Amino acid sequence: MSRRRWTGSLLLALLLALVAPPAASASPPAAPPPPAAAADRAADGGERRTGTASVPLEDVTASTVQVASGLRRPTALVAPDDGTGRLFITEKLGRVRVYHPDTGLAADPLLDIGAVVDASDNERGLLGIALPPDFADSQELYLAYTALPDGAVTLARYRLDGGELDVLLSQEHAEYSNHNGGQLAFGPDGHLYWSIGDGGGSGDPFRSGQRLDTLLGKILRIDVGRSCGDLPYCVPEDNPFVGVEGAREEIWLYGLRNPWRFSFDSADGSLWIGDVGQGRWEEINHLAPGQGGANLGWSCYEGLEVFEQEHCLPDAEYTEPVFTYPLGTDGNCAVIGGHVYRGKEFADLVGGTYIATDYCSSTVWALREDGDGGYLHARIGKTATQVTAIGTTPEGEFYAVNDLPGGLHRVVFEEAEEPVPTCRVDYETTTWGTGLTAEITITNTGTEPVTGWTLSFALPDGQDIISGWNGTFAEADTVEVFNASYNETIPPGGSVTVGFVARHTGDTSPPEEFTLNGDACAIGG
Ligand SMILES: [Ca+2]
Repeated sequence: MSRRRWTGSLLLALLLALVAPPAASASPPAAPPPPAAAADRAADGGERRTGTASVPLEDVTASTVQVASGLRRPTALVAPDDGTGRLFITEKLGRVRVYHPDTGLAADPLLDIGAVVDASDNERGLLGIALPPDFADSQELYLAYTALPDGAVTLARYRLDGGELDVLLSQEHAEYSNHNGGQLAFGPDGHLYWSIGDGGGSGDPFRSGQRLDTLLGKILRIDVGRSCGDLPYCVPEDNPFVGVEGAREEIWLYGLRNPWRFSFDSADGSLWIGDVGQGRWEEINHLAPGQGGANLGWSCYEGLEVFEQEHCLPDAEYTEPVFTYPLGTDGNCAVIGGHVYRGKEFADLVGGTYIATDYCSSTVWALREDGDGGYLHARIGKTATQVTAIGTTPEGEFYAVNDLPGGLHRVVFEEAEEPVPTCRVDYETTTWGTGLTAEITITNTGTEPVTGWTLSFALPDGQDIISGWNGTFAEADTVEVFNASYNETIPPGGSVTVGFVARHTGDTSPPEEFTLNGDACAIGG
């Protein structure tokens, strides 16, 4: 049984454990160590940059505009900062494709490492790509993939000018094919960060998340510009677990389940992570620069809830996500972490705003720091279906790729327009003593007939309807008037008049607003 819902085919469940989660009774009620509060985290991390957008989140709408098709199960995208205007897009089977806005998607791949990639099952393949800051000179790519013959998650460097693939680091991952992580990104410190999932299966069977002796369930930080001893890379001296007995020194963050996508805010260097949940909560984490060593909870916690008490460490300090949303509602299945928008084109709308989506529901989530240690969040639209990654150009504009049917899309934002009313209400009253009569004329100002209607409005305090005509009146907190059989249809340009008699206690003013079938009507003069 799968707890996840699928839209369309089951072809790719990129990030998910397709097996039943543990019974709900698996978590005993005893309280775990308290998570670190978000406010503490901000204080530890020093000053946070606030957004530059001037438009409230609720007034922003996001959407995607397809610019290319023909990708085969794209997984990630990056843009070289070399003045060429290109995008590099990875495909699950092991190819890197090139897109340019003027010439479209090139037929020939930039490279194809399919011969060494294990692309079996839903979640294995070429999963991530990063370009070093000196890419224009070095022509080096860094790739994360699951390798033949046994699915080991692997980091390799490829030199475009030399055609060599050098494996730098590998982590055994043979037992389950899911939860490979796969995001690569260079941090503001010039080091390479790499996310690896918890080893897969369901419920963290290896307890990888809370262990420091494995690279599973982690985000790593290594210096790939140098080599140290037998290693083709170096562990930065300020990594949090350097010198800690039994710990892998490459670890930067732990307690992750499947951190499929993370990114650095180019303005403040903070780290945003979308960690895919088990059966209840998708989560987004936000870490200040230098916050290495943080324990993000899994598999003691899923989101803000205890997932498995037995997996909790004594005396651990858990870092809470800054945003969670539930699975099993609204078609959600897997968070796709995005980026903080730092481009120019939509700066007024989403400057400084973190944008993410969900693989199945395609909901665009927007998060903004509220300046008081908390976060504002809103759903601000939909992407194309089955987005696997959002990437940015060097100028900070967003693109997204979607798994099926394999498109490249621009992510665009606009200020939501006030909907144009398609109805008008004219309201006339005659008053006397403690009574009033009201006539309400509803005009269809739209272009389609309205068939079957309900008019809703709230009467001022002290007004109570005694009787009505030309409709069925129901009065509670609001008044609802349902059509009669003989005035069920209002044609375009047509009108219907209803009326009522009410008593009042002095206030005979009209209702402030009217809705027809839930949509606000204009009010006549
Ligand atoms: Ca967590």
